[in-house]
Amino acid sequence: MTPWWKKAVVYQIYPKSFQDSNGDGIGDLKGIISRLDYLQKLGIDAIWLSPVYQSPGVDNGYDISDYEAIDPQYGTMQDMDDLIKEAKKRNIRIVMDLVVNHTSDQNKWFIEAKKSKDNPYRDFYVWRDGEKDKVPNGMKSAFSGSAWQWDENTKQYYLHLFAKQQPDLNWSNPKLRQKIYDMMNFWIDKGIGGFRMDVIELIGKDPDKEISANGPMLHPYLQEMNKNTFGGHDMMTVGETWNSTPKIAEEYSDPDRHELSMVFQFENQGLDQQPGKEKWDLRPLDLGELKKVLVKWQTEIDFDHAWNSLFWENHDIPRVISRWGNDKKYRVQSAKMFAIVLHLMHGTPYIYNGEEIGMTNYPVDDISQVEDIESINMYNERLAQGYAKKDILKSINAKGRDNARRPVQWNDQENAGFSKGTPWLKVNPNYKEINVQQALKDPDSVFYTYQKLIKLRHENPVVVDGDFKLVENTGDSVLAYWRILDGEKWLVVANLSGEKQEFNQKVDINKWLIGNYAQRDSLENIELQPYEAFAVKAE
Ligand code: TEU
Ligand code: CA
Repeated sequence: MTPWWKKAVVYQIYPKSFQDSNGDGIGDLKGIISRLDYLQKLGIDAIWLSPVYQSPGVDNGYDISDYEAIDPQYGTMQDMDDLIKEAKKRNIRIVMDLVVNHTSDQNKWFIEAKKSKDNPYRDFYVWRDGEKDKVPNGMKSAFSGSAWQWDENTKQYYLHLFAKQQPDLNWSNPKLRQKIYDMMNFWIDKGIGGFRMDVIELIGKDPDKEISANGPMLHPYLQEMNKNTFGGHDMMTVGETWNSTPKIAEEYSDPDRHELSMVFQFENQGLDQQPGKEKWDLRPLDLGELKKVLVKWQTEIDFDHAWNSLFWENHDIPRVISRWGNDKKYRVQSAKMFAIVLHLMHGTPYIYNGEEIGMTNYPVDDISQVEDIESINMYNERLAQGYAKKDILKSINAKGRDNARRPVQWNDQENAGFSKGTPWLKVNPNYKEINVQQALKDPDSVFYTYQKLIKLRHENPVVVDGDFKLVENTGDSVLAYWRILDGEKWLVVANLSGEKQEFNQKVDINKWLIGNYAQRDSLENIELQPYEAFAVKAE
């Protein structure tokens, strides 16, 4: 039987920015509960909830100080139980973020570990000898600088692949692994729908060989985790893996291997950065390359023995219409195009909060307006290296993580209806035009395209299980593909560009399924409008 998560559409909520219920300017669990009817109307099956656990908030909750407590800024454990229950009533499952590559430095395990070399928790983390100004090796933190931090008290270094307040856990310690499994079972017993696993590809690391992603012990640990936790349950699991190839993605998701349901892969993320450099080193996107990567992940995975996810946005990457579409002249058209082209592909689609109404990036003009630790650390590092402020800010405005973290725009009232207080991060001033209330009123809004795409998936097995077949020779700017199942044939056509494009295909149209411009009767020698996208069922 097809598992539920193959037919599902998942909606990611970034709790801090979703809906504030008590006027402190910070989104919270009660706020999420108040918006469940809206999400039910959209039609989603599951919510991936970014972390709401107790945390000092250095990395907005990806630094966890207590895995079995809710951070007071988000509410209480009762609120969490209510959210699970209220969501379930609406046939929505709650998928928790599992951040187990590292903890916060305020976690009781780390506070203990730091006390002495023979503390029972010492080996929960990764410690190495060294001298005060000589780090053990060249491993780098994703948030700038060395991944090694000197601890003056015990005269050793600890590893942190992210901020120094996010010490890496030592997965080679079986006691630590058991603690993690116990914690996962605590959440499973609450009736959650699954886990999204933060940077899970790093847990099998071999620091002495400077191996972080895809280390030798990664898959054995995941198999052990599966067996000890979610294995026997009807749950979905998705691993965040920045360094997957289609082959590696199959290793994670082949049901016979008993690891995960699917992964997130990020191959398209490098397409607008200079090769071999950092994400901040910009270059224009080549649509032909984007198309190639999309097709690669549709055709090089054997969906009979593996599975994959589909997404444009999350809390770490910019709004797609600002990045690769046109968020001004063609905001609505390009938003619908990205939705149509992705949601009719093979895999499980994810929508990031606000994407369904076409929210856009919002630029800053000074570093004081930036909240994200990754951007701030990079700013300081590059300033010290002699970069010009305006160039660093340009990178932050193009790629910084605050772009997607702006409060969700609910209506045209104060603070976009997000909060009655001062939002923790400034609302994008375009909320007067772009907001949920407006979108719900307008039958042509981006919202209704997403709603319809979800419905098409739920009602048509060809969207879930159909084979993917590329239409060849359409040029770099046009992506067209067939989905085929048991004689049913759907054709999806998308103009990825803001210029008109020619397209020619002889098809007898049996049914017009969805589109972002006027319906067409023939696809022979047609001129596609900027960002035009549609799907038809063939005779
Ligand atoms: O992201 C992992 C990760 O690799 C990102 O930090 C990435 O380097 C960067 O954002 C790309 O621009 C996950 C979470 O999604 C992120 O929010 C956390 O900050 C990070 O792990 C650490 O937990
Ligand atoms: Ca609040």
